[in-house]
Amino acid sequence: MAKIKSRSAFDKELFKRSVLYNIKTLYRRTLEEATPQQIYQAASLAIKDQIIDYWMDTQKALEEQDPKIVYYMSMEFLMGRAFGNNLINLRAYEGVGEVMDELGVDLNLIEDQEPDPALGNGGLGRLAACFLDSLASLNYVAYGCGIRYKYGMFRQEIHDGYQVEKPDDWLANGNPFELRRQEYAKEIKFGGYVKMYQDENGRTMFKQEDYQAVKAIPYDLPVLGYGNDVVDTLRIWDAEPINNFQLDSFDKGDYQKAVEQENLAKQICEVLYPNDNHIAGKELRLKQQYFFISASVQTAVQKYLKNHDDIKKFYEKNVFQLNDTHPTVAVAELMRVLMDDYYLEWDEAWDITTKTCCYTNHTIMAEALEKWPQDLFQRLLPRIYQIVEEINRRFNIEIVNRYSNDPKVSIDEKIRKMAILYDNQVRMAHLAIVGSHSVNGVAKLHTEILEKRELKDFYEMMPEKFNNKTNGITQRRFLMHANPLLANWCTKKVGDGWITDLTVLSGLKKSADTAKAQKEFMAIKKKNKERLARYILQHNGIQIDPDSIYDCQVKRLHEYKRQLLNILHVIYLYDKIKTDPKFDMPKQTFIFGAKAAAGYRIAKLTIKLINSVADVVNDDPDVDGRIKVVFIEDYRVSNAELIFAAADVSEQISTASREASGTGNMKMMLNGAVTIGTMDGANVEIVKEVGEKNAFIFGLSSDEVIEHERKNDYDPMSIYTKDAVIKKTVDRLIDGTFSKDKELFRPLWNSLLNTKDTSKADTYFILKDFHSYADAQARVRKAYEDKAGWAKMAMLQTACCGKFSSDRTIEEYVKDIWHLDKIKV
Ligand code: 26Q
Repeated sequence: MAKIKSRSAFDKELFKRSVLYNIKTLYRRTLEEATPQQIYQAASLAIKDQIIDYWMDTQKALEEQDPKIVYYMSMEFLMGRAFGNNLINLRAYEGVGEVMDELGVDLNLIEDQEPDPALGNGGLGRLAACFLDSLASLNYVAYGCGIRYKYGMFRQEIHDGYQVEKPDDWLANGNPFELRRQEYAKEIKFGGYVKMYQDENGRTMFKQEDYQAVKAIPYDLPVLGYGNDVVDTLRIWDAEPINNFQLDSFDKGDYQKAVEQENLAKQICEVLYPNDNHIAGKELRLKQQYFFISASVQTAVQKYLKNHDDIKKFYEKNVFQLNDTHPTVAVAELMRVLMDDYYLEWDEAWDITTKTCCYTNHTIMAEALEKWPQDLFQRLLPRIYQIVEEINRRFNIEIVNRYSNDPKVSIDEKIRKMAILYDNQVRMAHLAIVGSHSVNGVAKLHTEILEKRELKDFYEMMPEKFNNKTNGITQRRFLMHANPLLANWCTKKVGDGWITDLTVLSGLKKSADTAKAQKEFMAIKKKNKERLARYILQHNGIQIDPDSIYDCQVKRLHEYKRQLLNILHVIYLYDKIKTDPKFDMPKQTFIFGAKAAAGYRIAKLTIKLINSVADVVNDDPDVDGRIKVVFIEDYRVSNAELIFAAADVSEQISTASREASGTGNMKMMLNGAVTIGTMDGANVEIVKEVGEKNAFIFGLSSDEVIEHERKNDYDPMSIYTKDAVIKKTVDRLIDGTFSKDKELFRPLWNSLLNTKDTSKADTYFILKDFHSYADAQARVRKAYEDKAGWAKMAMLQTACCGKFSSDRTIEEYVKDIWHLDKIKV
């Protein structure tokens, strides 16, 4: 494929003048007088100036070339900082660095002025951000549709070892890259009732009456493609009151309503729900969902009709990708718009809707399956509820038709398992599957589990909808920006083709055996380890040794991700050091970073445990620096980049079958970290790419986990009583070693051994996998002692991760599901 290159090189002089001019007009200051924050603002506006031209050109190309468009609908976009990333994709990073040098300004310091836009929890939100980067870089037109939360993911502080949540006021200094698009505001209606009437043609019409409305205002953020002048759009919606209510309104009903509407508008976009893989069935969350979906769907239809006259062909030019079930009301909202606003019949509208919508599943965790109480749903969205009822009625008929001649099948059973409305609940996953023409999982294993178990009945009935799209990550942020030393080295070795085609890195394989390349690779790793050590010294006050093994587990805190297994193993090593004078090990630093959902007790206590273990182990003279434990406060995209670049060992130790894919695993692999992990999610595919001997795999397989659950035959208590090592290690939680209050960590001990309800003991198989994990860790330590062997293994991680670029993932979505056309700007 011919590469489409940027038309213009970055103009350094223009940029410099523009920065100085902005500082003057914005702040009435000279460069010398300006604060780093002011320089950041001024530089961002200078960059935005350039971006706007490309943005307008992309719009023009869109109108002329009329390609098919994808709308990526997501409650979360975890974009991370924009400034540095925009420079990278404009191919202006070096140029701006030089200008800053000339001005005597440190570019890193300027980048650090930007708050991390954290409009997402973790994997699902970050995936959306990587996808936008790839879509723009591959010359596709895409709109990310989401919410402009006033407060994003909370800022985490650690007080006395405990997580404390602080508001993330990311807009405090404004956002220099955003554009408020008041002229595209939409009205969103909640509540009231549906009036039915006949229009002049005798057609039955539906009208929502006595509702509360809010105004949705879009803010556009540019999403730059890499070096191709394409600028896509992330459109996030804010809510405002419809009419600033008038205090002279003395009608009691009006006054009441005006106050309520104003409050509704204030609440909707206030804050991101900080839950990951867990549903908080809150009414406000459903309001958020309908709010941004209604605004986005109305926009998409109106935009299409500006340049096309046949609404029935809407799906030929538009596709909606639903990022998990959170945006699923889009199915019913599109039906509503097509029928109520554009007068289509049910069958026509349904044909368009199912051809437009596609659904991605990101989890099999039961507690993450989205269900809404029917009465709440109906009260809040009366017209949408009617439509869902009708979709459900027709789907149930389909089930009857399909299975009524099959004597082996109980229809009641099928309806119980598959209906959209059942038990007074609205099951969003079922609505998403029925309303879409594509249902995909996010890694091979995950998709297989969906087909064989979780969504088995749907797969049987509509196998053609199901497909896999293994996740990926963008190398522009997670290698180029996160690790410039390694990025430059790769370019020196294999050329810069990897920036837009990650498989080019396979050219490194032939260097993996040469001593010179090994030395260079490990010298870069060392530099990155020193960079992280400085960050940790500055933020944690802990001195870590850049020559130690950096063993990193950074991800949301969740029982299924098993941070508890990791820290139990640290406790086990600590015991060994204390009791076995002959035990020797290379220095190892265990680095954790994780936020726990604010109401997740066990997760928060795990954070406290990690910090308590750190306090005891780090200061124990017997340990003599062989083990260090570090908990990095406020894990987020910006410090993640430092960690990925510095990691030697990548901890991917979820209970097999639970992690749908994982993407941190790919980011660490890209930066040369070796995986210690279970055969779960995308780890399976990582091992396949890099080879079994270059990964440290342990633990139950997903089939074994699922089989134990089916038979209900797992008994952690018998392991505990029979296995002295495990007993000793687990009892450390309650013997006062890590807290004066021996009962403090009892809930963690109980989660492993629940003596009251044994069916709830160790549901994540930590004790079962413990020895296998400790063995794998011993193999890691042994492998690390062989310097050349380790260097080769590390280099092969980078060389073999071509498959895990989100560019590959996006091209698969395009080929199998979206069928987009490339544009040329
Ligand atoms: C739902 C309702 C109410 C409040 C919160 C939520 C909610 C929010 C976020 C439910 C789930 C999430 C996030 C899920 C998530 O991040 N899943 C991860 O998706 C990644 C991208 O596909 C995968 O790599 C991870 O394996 C998966 O855990």
